[in-house]
Amino acid sequence: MQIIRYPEKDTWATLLQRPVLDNRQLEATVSAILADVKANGDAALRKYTVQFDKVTLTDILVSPEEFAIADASLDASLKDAIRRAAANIEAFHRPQVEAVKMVETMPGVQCWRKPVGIEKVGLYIPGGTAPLFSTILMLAIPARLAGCGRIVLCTPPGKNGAVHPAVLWAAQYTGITEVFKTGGVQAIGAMAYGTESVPKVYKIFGPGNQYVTCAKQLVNSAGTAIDMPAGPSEVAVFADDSCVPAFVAADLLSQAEHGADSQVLLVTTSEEVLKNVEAAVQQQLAALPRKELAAKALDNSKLVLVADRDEAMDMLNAYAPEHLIMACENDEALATRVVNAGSVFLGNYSPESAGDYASGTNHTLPTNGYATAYSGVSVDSFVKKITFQRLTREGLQSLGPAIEAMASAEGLEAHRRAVSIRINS
Ligand code: HSO
Ligand code: ZN
Repeated sequence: MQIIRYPEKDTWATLLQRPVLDNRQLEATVSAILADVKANGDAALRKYTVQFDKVTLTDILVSPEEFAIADASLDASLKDAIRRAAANIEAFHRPQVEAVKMVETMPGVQCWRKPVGIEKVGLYIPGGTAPLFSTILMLAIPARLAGCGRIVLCTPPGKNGAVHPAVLWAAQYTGITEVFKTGGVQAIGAMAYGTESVPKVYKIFGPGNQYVTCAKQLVNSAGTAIDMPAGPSEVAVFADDSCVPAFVAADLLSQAEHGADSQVLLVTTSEEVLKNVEAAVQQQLAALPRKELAAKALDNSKLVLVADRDEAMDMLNAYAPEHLIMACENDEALATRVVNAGSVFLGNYSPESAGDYASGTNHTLPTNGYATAYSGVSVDSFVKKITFQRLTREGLQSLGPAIEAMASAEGLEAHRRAVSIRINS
């Protein structure tokens, strides 16, 4: 990890820069696969599953028997853990379901807005080095609460041709019955265009590697909605002398183990904390099963010493982290000044892992500085809000002159007449 002491403000932008990925090479590969899926449907999915996952599929759709095998093989204590997490996630997301509120803007003019679930949504769950079944809870629970009609899930099969049992169990537990054994770019293409097996959806959610992210961007520019622009996962920690350096180190490592491209940042007002966290990171890293990945992520990561809390806050808001942990005195007072962050964890006993799995908040969050303008996934991500209105004759009578005046001033005579014809009838 790089240690930087008291950086001048004009160096912050460079200091806080995320590693830039050159996507151009990748885009050609991704476009070719997408085009193939669009043209050849299931045949293309099967071909890429042989090529990338080394599996020859019979059915792309997971069968009821496969769900039953997963149910029988999954540990009872893991099922309990998933149930606990799901209950908290549901409890946190349920109040996000908005009630329809009628507003009478003036007598005889009634307007209201109704959230309507997106009819068809697709969830992508990567395979790879860690099966992120927790992400199913984070996506399927709000999707259900939003009232989405059809929720499908795509995930690559393992080398044995089966989907990880925890993925299937979490899917079934959250009410998803349509799980397709297809991963990577081809899965994104399948959900964007539809194939013989996989239905076309209107919005695609979920994490993935650079190829998946690029595929989501490409289908997005061609008209399929996506959850958000994604980049590698990241955490920033603000710690002062009240922190426990070993806890802070553990949090930095929990994010670093996601992948070699993850980024972690410590901002502190204390030289002591800086030294102790750095030592604790080295010590804890040595004992981690994923130490190689984590060590690579730490190469991109920084420990920064700043003059005071004000400067720390300015720097963290400039960075706009996906996760922000505040292990400091008066954390709530300082947290009122957070303007750019995906999700904030306060105090010494709120590790990011709590939000990653089970406290209730969503872990699908804006990365790569997008926290300046985007929120994490919530029930809102799965609904459209449709506005309605009804004007009575009297309502139009009183509002009409304003509409007529504005329409005339914009030179849109037909607009004006649509009001006048009624007022004068
Ligand atoms: N930290 C990840 C979410 C996750 N962690 C899933 C473990 N499993 C991105 O926010
Ligand atoms: Zn995580």
